[in-house]
Amino acid sequence: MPENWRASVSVGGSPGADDTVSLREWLAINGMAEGEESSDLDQDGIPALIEYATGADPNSFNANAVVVTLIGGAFEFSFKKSRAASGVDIVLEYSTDLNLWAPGVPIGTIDMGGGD
Ligand SMILES: [Ca+2]
Repeated sequence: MPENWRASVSVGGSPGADDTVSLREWLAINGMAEGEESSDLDQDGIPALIEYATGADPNSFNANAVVVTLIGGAFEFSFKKSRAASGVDIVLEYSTDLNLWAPGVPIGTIDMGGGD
């Protein structure tokens, strides 16, 4: 059924198979255990959970997994959304005091393709 379709990790898709990689599987593949989602093994400032969501390698320094740019008084966030992490929703939040956080209001989103 079409509502069950989603973008595949592989070019040409993966009919009849699920190519989703759960967070638990991804942590194990990358030498981490559950509970280490906040770890930063490669010390690039990007926690493991964000690297999972963006398809970045948690064992390879990549400070550009999320790029934040201030344009005309608004922040622009650029990142890939991993197709393998299909159970993850990326929600941007903001805070004025780093204690209370609220969802940001997106002006728009642009799908640039190329997610892994
Ligand atoms: Ca990292």
